[in-house]
Amino acid sequence: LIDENQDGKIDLKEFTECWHHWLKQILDPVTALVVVDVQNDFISGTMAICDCPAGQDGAAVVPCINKLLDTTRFDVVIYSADWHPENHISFIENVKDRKLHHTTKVSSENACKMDTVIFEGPPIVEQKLWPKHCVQGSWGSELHKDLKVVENAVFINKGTNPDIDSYSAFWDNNKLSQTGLINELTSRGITDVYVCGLAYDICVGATTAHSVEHGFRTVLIEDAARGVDVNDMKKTHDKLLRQGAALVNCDSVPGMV
Ligand code: VGL
Ligand code: ZN
Repeated sequence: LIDENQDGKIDLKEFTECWHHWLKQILDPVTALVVVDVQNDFISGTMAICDCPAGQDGAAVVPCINKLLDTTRFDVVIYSADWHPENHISFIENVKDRKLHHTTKVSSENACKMDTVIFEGPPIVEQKLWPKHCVQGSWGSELHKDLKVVENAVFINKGTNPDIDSYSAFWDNNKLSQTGLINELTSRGITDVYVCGLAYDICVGATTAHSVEHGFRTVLIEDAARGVDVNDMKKTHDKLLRQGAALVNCDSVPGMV
C-alpha cells in the first residue's frame, strides 16, 4: 500500500477498497469469529470484571460484537462458554474438598480471589482459585441477554471436567484434552480466526495464543474485549504480538466501516 502522507498511517477508506478489490482475492480468507465467554457471571455475576483490579465494564463488549456481526460476514461464528460442574477445581468453595500439596498453605482468610494453590496429585495441579462461577445451566453461565446470536452458530463448552480448568476454547490448561473447536474450524476450511470477548488477559488471550499455534491467521479485536488486570493485559498484548497475532480495533476489521 502506498503511504502518500509518509506518516506511517494508511488511509482506512483506501485500505477497505484495497481489501475488497485486491487483498481479499489473493488471501482468499475463510473466516471465523470466536466470541469468548460473554456470560453473565463475568459481566454482573460472581466474577464481574468491573469488580476486578482493571475495573472494566464487561457489558461494553456486547454492542461492539453486535456491530461486528451486523456489518461483517464471517463464515462461521463460534460462541464459547465457561461451563463448570459444581465440584470444579477452580472454585474457592471447593478447596476444602481436595487435598492440598504439603508446600501450599491456604488459611481460610487468605483464600481470596486469585490465590494460586497446588493440589496433591497424581497429577499435581497448580490452580488459580476463583469464586464459584459459570455453573452449568445456571443464570451466570448464560450468554448476556443482549448479545446477538446468529443463525448456524457453533457453541463450545469448556472447563467441564471437574479436575482440570480450561481458559482456552481449544485446549484445557494442561493441554491434555481438546474441545471440539479445532474440528469445527478445520472441517470448514477456516484460514482466519478473529477473537473477542471476556476476559482479555485470561480466556481471550489463551484462545488467541492457541489459534496462532494451530496456524490460523489470528486477529484479536481488542476493543471487543475487556480484562481483569491492567498489568496482565499489557503482558498478554505483548506476548500475542511476539507470537504473531494481529491486534486491531473493530473499525479495521475488513468489512467494518
Ligand atoms: C475465565 C477465570 C476463570 C474467563 C474463566 O472466561 O476469562 N476467567 N474462568
Ligand atoms: Zn472458569
